[in-house]
Amino acid sequence: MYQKDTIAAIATGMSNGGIGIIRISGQEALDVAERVFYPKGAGKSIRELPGYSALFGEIRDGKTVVDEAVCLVMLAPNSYTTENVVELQCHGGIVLLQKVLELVLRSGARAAEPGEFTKRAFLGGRIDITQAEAVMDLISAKNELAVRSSVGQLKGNLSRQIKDLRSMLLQALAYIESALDDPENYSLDGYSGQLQMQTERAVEQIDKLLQTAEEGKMIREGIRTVILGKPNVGKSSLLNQMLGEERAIVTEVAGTTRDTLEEAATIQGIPLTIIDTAGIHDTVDIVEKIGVDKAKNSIRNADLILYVVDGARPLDKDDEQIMSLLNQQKVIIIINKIDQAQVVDKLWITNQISAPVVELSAKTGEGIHALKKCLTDMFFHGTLSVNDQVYITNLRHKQALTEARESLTRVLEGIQQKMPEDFLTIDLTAAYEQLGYMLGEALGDDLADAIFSKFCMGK
Ligand SMILES: Nc1nc2c(ncn2[C@@H]2O[C@H](COP(=O)(O)OP(=O)(O)OP(=O)(O)O)[C@@H](O)[C@H]2O)c(=O)[nH]1
Ligand SMILES: [Mg+2]
Repeated sequence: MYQKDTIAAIATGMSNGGIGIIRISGQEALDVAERVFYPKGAGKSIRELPGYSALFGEIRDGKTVVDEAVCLVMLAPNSYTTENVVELQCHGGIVLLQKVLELVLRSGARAAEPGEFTKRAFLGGRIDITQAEAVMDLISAKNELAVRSSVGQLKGNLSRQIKDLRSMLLQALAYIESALDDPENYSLDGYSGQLQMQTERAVEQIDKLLQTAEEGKMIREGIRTVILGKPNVGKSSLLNQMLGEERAIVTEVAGTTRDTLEEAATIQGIPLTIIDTAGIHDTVDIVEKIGVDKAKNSIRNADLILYVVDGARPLDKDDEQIMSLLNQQKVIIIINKIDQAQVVDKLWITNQISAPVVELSAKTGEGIHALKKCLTDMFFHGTLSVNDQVYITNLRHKQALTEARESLTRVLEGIQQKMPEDFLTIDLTAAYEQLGYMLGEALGDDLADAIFSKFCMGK
């Protein structure tokens, strides 16, 4: 189970930097460090340091000086892992760091598994599993919003809500048990009405959290936005306009874009992954055909489709074909080229698909702000306040919440059917446990291993 041996890893990124850190954690962290680190100045020893202090010195392999380093000591339980931790801050070259790590491993430490430091923080009780997962999200965050949402979770915002829900369930359970044990002092008369109210409120709260799951995914990964349309309508121009740079090739030749092209962008704080595609039409050209198939396939994983039509050209059967592909996704219809004389029949399009229409010019940039506004209205209900809002960004959390919700629904059904209270406690307990599972209680070893192994080395 809980390995008490001493572990070590390179804690900084795998690129050359100004400094690089070797982190050592475990009961023997100080012993291991003493075998490789020699403080400068007579009579100094890292063993005599109070926690959170440092010494300057040399890393030595026998008599050979490997590097100069600062040795930072954090004593249990006040450290990242809750164990004794020593960080050797060396110069940042990768080869050098690997050499120091190798030396540390030869001196009594074991190479840490990915995520093992954070796992120890969890096993040491310093953080719960939602916070550990937040660390992981933070490391892999691709945008500012994802960072802020993970920091919120790291601070315990999600855990707090789950703990509140659980404490309500626990009180209900305790009351029912007391009443069953001691009917003279606790009465269950009229209690089911109160329980029903509380359970309904809990379901409501869980629903609110679950509703954030979709937004949570988009915060993490960016809204997958696919630009779709016939050849030459201005898809690549729109991508460039949204990115503010000439990323994709734009020419007057139909069929310029042959492959899909993916770029990350942030529009008014909303992270997007924008995918430009080949113009969809009937073609016999094999290269083009592959591009068209790719474009069609990209619809499947899209959170949003920007369906672009050329306002200066009448619609045709290719447009009909494209529209027939759009039935499930969120769509914004974009009428492009408004700087030219307009012939397109807007009403006809909105009769085919119900979606907001934005008119713009991808060439001049006119109308782009309307598209941005449309985006913010469509997602995140027009506002984005990640700071205080808790988002469910994790599939495991979503599953646990869904299960807890199901159990609570059964409690409500039981109340409706006037089941005796001790029956209700079965599902109340189940909901309590499912929510506990979110916080990492009763987490099987396998699951803990699976969660932590997704971490990177040194964390
Ligand atoms: N006047 C005008 N021309 C535009 C506008 N947007 C794009 N164009 C022009 O239309 C032509 C095609 O633009 P692209 O952005 O390459 O179109 P596309 O949809 O990516 O085309 P394919 O990659 O071939 O499918 C280019 O000559 C653009 O300069 C616009 O808003 N107004
Ligand atoms: Mg193009």
